[in-house]
Amino acid sequence: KHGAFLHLSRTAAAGIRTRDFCSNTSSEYLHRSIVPTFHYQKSLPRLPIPKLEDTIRRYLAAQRPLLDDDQFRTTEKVSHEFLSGEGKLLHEELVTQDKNNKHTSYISGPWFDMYLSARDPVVLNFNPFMSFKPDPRGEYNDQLVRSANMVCSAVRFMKTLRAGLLEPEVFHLNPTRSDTHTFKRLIRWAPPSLSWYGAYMVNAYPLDMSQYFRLFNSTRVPQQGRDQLLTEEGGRHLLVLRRGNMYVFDVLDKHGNMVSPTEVHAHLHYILSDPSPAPSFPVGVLTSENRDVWAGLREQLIAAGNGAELSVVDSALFCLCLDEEMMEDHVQVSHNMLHGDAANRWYDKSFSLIVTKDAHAAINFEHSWGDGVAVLRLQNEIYKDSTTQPLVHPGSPPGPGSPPGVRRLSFTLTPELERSISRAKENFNVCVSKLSIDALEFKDGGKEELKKHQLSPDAVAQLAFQMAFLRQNGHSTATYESCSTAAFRHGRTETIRPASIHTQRCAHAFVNQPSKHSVDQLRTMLAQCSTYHGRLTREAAMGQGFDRHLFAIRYLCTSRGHAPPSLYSDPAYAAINHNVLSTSTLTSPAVSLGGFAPVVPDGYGVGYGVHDHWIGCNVSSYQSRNVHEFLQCVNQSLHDIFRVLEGTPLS
Ligand code: BUJ
Repeated sequence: KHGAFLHLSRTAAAGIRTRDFCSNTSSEYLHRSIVPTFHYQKSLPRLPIPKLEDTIRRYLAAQRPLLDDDQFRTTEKVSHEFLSGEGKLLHEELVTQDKNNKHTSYISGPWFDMYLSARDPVVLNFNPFMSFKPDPRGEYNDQLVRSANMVCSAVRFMKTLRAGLLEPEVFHLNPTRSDTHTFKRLIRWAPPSLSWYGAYMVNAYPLDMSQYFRLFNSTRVPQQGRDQLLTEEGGRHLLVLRRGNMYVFDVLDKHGNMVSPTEVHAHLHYILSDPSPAPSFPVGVLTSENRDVWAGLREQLIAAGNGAELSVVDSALFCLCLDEEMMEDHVQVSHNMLHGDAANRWYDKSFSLIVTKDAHAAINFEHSWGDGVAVLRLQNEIYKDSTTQPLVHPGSPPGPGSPPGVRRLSFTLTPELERSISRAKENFNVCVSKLSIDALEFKDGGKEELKKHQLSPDAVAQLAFQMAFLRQNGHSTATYESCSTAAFRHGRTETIRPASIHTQRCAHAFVNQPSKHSVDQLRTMLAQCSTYHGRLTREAAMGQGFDRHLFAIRYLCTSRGHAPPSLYSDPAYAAINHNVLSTSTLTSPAVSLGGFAPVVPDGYGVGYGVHDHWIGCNVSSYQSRNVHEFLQCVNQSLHDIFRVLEGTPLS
């Protein structure tokens, strides 16, 4: 039953459900959970290492639709050799190592390493964004009012988390039993070493919260070869960027109490009215560089006397980017929130809250320290708090401008550093100019309709991507769907492989032979795709995929200085890991849009959400692909699927 929780969408819904707390608008806390925040952490189950036979079986099943018969025979052969030879030994070593490290998961270390040793720039290659819905009360959608409220809510979240008063993140399968005052009053007395079992008895699945401490006061620091994550909980200030200028002011006093909302309001008002010109060499641009290049330039910055300023940036609670631009449409919002212009960003901060001139807001986050579940919880809480208990109002006087409270950071730049900033900006502009983003809102059906036909909404969305890719390109391709494994201690993500022999057969029927199949035949194929995708999803959520296991085995092998087994040099292994379709989904009452760039030069980055009566997709691509055409194909595919469900044959 675990598996059912899996999608971020459902965790999001759980996260935002009304909670039991003593509401107190003047308090520094969002709420006071009866159950301590980390009550379940100690007893979370461990992420299982799948059996090697299962991994190979799943791997081959995922390879089947991507290979011709000859290629598949080769892949089968190397996989079976792996299973009975080197792979078996490495797997056993992995299991032993895991038994000796019960405090964590087998994937945690290798996954941090994967992110932190990647040398590509974080912007476009790793950082995603999720944008907020507008405040339902129009007058609060003002850049100053909204950013003041969101900053206060984020600080309240941080205070609640650090006080252990933040409600633990739990996926409730039967909320009427587990998401109740009675249950919480009972479970709080269970010893933390047993509490997970208590939740499990009522069909509730507590999620890992080990990433949460990195939400605040955290940054990724560039270093040669491998970056470092830094968290300095003592930092009391907020970093604010506007027109490429960088400012800081305290949001906590020296006792750790939140400063008054009026003060936050006044400081932001002061920054928004600061007439200082945009700097010719904005230092934030450097965070868009290749990581080794940036590491070298950071050393130069320190040598030029900027060490203290950099520490201030690194230890800030988080980064607020106040943008000058007005947003015209979804596409502009996506570009602005995913990458912006680099001058008004510090991409290395654990997260940045971006608020545009016309009060569109989003979170852009650095990915190495954590995953969507933690960031979405923060986003849900900020949205709920800032829209239902705002502390600053449209008419509120901002108070006097407050120069002593706000400090503009000043960097000393050598001519070489200036040249490097200009070069970084040019590189950035070249990359960004190649990125296209387009969005689709399919309005002729959604989750409700699909559930009536007993189809999994996510399976249908994924099938539509498979059909669309086939329609556009004439073949199947390696596809990645992100799935959280936060139900386990130090879990991160597992890959669902949505391209299967079932989707291949079904897509072929819909796209290439529509008139050859009856409605009943097509419906049967849809049902098979849905059942199979449901199984893959449940398995991935329970840590029973194949991607992380094979990844960890190779990691273990190379970290011992050995050459990886031949399975890893099979071209089919490289091909299935060249994820042309990289996808991620969520639905949340706080989120309107989200997205990320493709993970390979010839790929698509597909963010999507299946809502009650509509389906939204936000897709990015570089120049070798046509994102607009792809979305037209997705639209056609969804249209065909819903027609078949209505009972109309495809002609
Ligand atoms: O899989 C992983 O380990 C992490 C993944 C990596 N990748 C993005 C490459 C798949 N990270 C995530 O999945 C986090 C992604 C956060 C953004 C999610 C976007 C969801 C979009 C929803 C709304 C789209 C609606 C469009 C409406 C027009």
